[in-house]
Amino acid sequence: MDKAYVALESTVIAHGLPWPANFETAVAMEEEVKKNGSVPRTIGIIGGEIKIGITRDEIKYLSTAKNVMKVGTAEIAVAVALKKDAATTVSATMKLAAREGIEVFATGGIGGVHKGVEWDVSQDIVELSKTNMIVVSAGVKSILDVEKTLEFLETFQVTVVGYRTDRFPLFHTRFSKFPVNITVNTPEEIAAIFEEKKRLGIEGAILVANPIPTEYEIPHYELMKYIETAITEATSKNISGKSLTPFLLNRLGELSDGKTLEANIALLKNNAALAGQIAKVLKEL
Ligand code: PSU
Ligand code: MN
Repeated sequence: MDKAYVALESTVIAHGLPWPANFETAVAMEEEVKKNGSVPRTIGIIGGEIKIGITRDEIKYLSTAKNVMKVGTAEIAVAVALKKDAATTVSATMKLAAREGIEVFATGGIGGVHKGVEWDVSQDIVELSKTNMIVVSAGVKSILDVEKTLEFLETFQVTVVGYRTDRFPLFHTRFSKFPVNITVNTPEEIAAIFEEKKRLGIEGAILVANPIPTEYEIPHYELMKYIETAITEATSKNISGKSLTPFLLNRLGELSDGKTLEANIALLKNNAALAGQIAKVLKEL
């Protein structure tokens, strides 16, 4: 690798945030990566072509276009073969970034085990277990069953580290009651663990759980009210599968009068900044 690259995903642009916040946030994340000494590569699929680094115009296109597929690793080949426009989730972004030798990736919150439904577990966890990559997130999305998601991460041998915290962060809120077993305090420590993992031939990601900045966090009790309402609505409207996460995130934004949206934007930028620092350190090792 000639430079310190950071991969960014496009599902958050096409399906995770409303216009124009989606476009502005995608651009702001790229800027955060640059400010911290690394080069951003926002990954997406345009007309069946895999792009490792979409342009501003393509970011705008995915921010506004209708019929953009949401692809996990399982659907990448479908989008390419059938020449679709597609936004990549955490799993697909990891898979495509790794093929290009990119080792650091920033997202908001990974997918995991949904609550309120019989069975819905994200492809993200499987990809995290297979692909060597440092994935910076603000924990798992607060709409999920966090306890079960943490257990799944354990089962799938994903190395989970808390960045300057010993409590697992909950996306919109800084802390949950669940502990993280490993706390790291610097980008250097994260890079060192990653290098050691590679040297030992142990596959899989390091999930860095980076709490949302204090000034943007939403109190836990308040957040839980919105989440309960949103999940009840999703159940009564029979919303499931790939539409579930976008529906819930959108409803939280409406129910909280934009507060969860503001929090989501803040944590995405915060994660991009840390990923920029980590990639720079990794490159300099
Ligand atoms: N982080 C955000 N917003 C998002 C996502 C992450 O702040 O919309 C996306 C990621 O692409 C992740 C996906 O892979 O949500 C999870 O979708 P599902 O629950 O359907 O697996
Ligand atoms: Mn799912």
